[in-house]
Amino acid sequence: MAIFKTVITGGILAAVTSVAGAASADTWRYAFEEALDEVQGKYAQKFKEEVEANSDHEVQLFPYGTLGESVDTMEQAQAGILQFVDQSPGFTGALIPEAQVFFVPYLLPQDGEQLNEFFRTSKAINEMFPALYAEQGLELLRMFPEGEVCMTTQEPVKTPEDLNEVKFRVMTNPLLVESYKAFGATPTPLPWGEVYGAMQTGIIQGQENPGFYLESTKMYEVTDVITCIGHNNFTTAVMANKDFYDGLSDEDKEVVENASDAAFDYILEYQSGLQEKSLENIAAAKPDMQINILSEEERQPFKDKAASVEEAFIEMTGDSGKEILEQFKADLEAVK
Ligand code: 6CS
Repeated sequence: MAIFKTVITGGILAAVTSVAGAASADTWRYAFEEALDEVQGKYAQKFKEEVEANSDHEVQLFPYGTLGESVDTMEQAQAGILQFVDQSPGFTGALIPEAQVFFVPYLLPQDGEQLNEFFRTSKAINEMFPALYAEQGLELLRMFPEGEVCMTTQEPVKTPEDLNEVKFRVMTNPLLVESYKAFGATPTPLPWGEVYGAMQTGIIQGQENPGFYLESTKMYEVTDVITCIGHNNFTTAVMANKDFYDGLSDEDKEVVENASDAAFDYILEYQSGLQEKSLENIAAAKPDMQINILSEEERQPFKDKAASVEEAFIEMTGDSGKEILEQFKADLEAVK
């Protein structure tokens, strides 16, 4: 009987130790919205490498398409099926309306160093957004930029009038709809998986994305003109399921934080010169692709539309959005 009791107690203890996770080697699942060799995939690979070098845990990566669209992987992360997820604010707008602040045109600086410093130091990003993500069961780990967003269309765009009647795909985000309405287009929100086909069949005639993505997804095969008006830089966010994160030991939390820091530094470095290189590669792949970088003067009519989009953002998000926007602007001022 005594032996039996000892065996039982030992078994329970072993189970408790394993639940607490102190010494167990776990597999953590991490999904993102892009391919392994695209920016989000590079970040995820670096994160995995760091976690695995500094703990016994394994990180299993799920690139775009393996578990559905962005909205599906977000649901899986909230449900705890995934431990980590990368979802861009372009898709998070419906869940966290304040995340749409990234779509007020001409808010983010074009200068790469200023932009990186902003993501590194911004109070809005690093102190205010985590509380909003936490309300949705998510631990916000990092936000980072993915490159200047340019439009691809069938016809040249030199003025907002040129976007008149153009059905323009945007990510599923009400403020992006407002933005492209203000620019004069007919915005059409679609998940990523439908974009190439919709462009090919003429359901839409334009879309926007950063240079590396225009190249890797071969958007130049289904459009003839790239136009850069400097209105935005693509932002993305990596987060963990909050219950999972809160349940980690202090040691494992540190592993996750350090891996996030290392991946953040790595991805900023990785992107140095990437936009220019991608546009060059597109020009080489399709020599008759028109690539128009609009001048300051040509950009002005687009810039003039930004104020109305900012108003729409405040209308959509109320005091909470206004606070974020004000902090955002103060943070931007601080890095100038
Ligand atoms: O436009 C989109 O939907 C996609 N763009 C990028 C740069 N990453 C993922 C996202 O799904």
